[in-house]
Amino acid sequence: MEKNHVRIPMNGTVLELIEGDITELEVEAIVNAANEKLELGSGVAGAIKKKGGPTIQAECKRIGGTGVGTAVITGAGELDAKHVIHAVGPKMGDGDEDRKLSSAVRSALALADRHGLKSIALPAISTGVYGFPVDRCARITLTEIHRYLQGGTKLERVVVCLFGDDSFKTFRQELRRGFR
Ligand code: AR6
Repeated sequence: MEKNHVRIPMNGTVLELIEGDITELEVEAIVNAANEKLELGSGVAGAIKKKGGPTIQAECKRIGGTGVGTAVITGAGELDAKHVIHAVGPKMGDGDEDRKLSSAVRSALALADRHGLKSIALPAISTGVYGFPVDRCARITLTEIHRYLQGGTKLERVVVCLFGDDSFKTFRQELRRGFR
């Protein structure tokens, strides 16, 4: 059992915050914090590449790429999850970052729904290599999930997986603040 874990019902779906490594979670799909070229680099992508084996990158290569704010789906190689959803967040400094991050989160959730998946885990997209502030990511990600869940979904479980105690606490604080 993870050290830091909160669970709250949200319009028929359960939203969870978990501190841990996203590649270890028991969910049908994990979200990769991807880039437009779908080249698996470091961070979340590095962990996926390492544990999932080479088939995920090979599938990404066949797809070729996807724009900022969009997402694509592949298999999950040797990971426990069935799918990896590659969502491209904004690079800090490129402009219009908040809207692009909302769009990346929404695209990942919608893609999971379109594939009939019941559970998905997302990382704090853009807050590593891409330099997006964690508190702003927490507000945008949780607001977008909340909004998405109001619209009707077959997803039963949406997990936000945070790397480290600081990120977890920032997201938990934002969750406690509620949604406007
Ligand atoms: N599980 C959960 N969260 C993680 C893990 C993990 N195993 N590893 C890192 N994080 P990042 P980005 C956190 O850099 O900023 C890559 O090279 C991390 O602490 O993975 O969107 C890609 O190929 C941070 O809070 O994604 C792209 O080129 C968050 O996940 C580019 O980086 C996101 O960090 C994408 O950058």
